[in-house]
Amino acid sequence: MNKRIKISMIMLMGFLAVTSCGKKETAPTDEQTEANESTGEGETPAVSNVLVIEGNDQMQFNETELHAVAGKPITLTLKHVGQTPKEAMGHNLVILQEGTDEAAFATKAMAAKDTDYIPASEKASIVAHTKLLGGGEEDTIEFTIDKKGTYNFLCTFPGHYAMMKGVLIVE
Ligand SMILES: [Cu+2]
Repeated sequence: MNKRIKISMIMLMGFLAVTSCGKKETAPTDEQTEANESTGEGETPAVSNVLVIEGNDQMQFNETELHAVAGKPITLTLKHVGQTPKEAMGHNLVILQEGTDEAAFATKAMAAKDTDYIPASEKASIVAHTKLLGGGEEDTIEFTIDKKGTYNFLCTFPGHYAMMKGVLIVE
């Protein structure tokens, strides 16, 4: 009697060991999350409020046109993908209010070295701006634009404005 119980206990334990092992092996397979392979490049630009733009050592942004949706928070990341320090090849991205005289703004910004080329006197013309970055750095900013329109952006590091500018189209 005693012995039989012992044996069946042992068998039960063995059984449990086997099933728990088996369970581990048939752990849930991760066969999901590959559903968003969209993007047909060159077609209508995908409107998403997560924007990433790069500046390089050749004084260029990799995008001249960004798109976003009005009234929703926009997350914009500027990456300086070059290697030159910011004293020599600094980049920022400044988004201007519609109607701002870009050239005049850039001229004032050039003189604002102490504030990383963000002219304090022109704050009313600025929608949002990143920090001034050197090679390898990046900065992410968040802002919301309620009014649909086309907003100019530029890098205000001295001499860069002619090359480094574009538009943010808010729809
Ligand atoms: Cu720049």
